[in-house]
Amino acid sequence: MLTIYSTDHHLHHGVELKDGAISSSFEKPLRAETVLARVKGSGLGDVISPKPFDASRYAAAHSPRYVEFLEHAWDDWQATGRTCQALPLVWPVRAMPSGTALPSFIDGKLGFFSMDAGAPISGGTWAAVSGSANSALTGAEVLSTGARAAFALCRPPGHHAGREYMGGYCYLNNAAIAAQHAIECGARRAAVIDVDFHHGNGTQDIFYDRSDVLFVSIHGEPSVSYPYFSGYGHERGVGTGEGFNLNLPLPQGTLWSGYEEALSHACAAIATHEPDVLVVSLGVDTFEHDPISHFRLRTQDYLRIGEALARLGVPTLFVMEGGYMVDEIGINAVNVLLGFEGRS
Ligand code: Q9C
Ligand code: ZN
Repeated sequence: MLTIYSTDHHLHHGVELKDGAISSSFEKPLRAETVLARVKGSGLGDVISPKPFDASRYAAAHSPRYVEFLEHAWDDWQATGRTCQALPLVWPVRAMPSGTALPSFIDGKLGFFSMDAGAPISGGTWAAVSGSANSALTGAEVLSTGARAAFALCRPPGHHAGREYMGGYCYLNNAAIAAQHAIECGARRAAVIDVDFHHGNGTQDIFYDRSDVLFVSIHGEPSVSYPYFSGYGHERGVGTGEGFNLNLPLPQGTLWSGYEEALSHACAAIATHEPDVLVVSLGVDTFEHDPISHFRLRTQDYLRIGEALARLGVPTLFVMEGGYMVDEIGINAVNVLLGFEGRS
């Protein structure tokens, strides 16, 4: 299968608040480089650069004012005389009276358009996130020309980014942007399956009221796992979207046996939906040695994930999400793709 990869991700390497101090983020350029090296080493197929797309493409999944904010946030931040990375430090929580009013000053906007302090903005962030989204969009177009599968090697990841917010290392929701593009290119129904350890709260948010895009996520139970405020099984969609959102939370320490059961449940729901296109939010932070997550999948289990997804028989776009055990992230991510292609 084709891999779509933009070198622009190198322009972004965020900071992270950890253990009471600012440190270099787990979400770093070496992650994508490791996956790319494995793609090349395994003979998966050619690697191409993304096509350019207009920012209005991103606003089909996000709100126009959010995309506008992201594009200009660094300039607005710099205009206040600061040279460090931009981080939000105040949020409109439930009890505040004016949480729906958009502030005009950049510090207020950062809080308004974010869920946490996990998505810092620097001078290269917009170029990196648009290159990442363009990779997913190019992948959707590769499928629409009749390909069985494609791999958008996206970095930064996207699944925590909602219609109007960033967070959790994510800015633009690459998987949602691709699924929406597939719908606009003629797919009648799409499904997104999210196998990252963390709940894909952003993708859920974007498609929560939609019956044409089914969202299914397997992730750590939100009572004990990030993002804590989204991902429970009772979140099933709203309005016409009711019944088209399926959360399958699993306990910390989950092994392949428990994961496999949830995966078959997820695949059965996808088969019932009969999608024309499947988007896979491919996080490999479910790995037993991931430094920030709590499942215990092993390297060979990723082959089985790919095989299960292939059995659905639907044109499939894989979109890279999380995975922070840098030594093994390439092997594990590409194992899903090799398993999908029956090469295991
Ligand atoms: N000590 C993705 O995998 N921080 N995002 C959790 C860890 C946020 C993960 C705290 C993790 C976000 C795309
Ligand atoms: Zn994750």
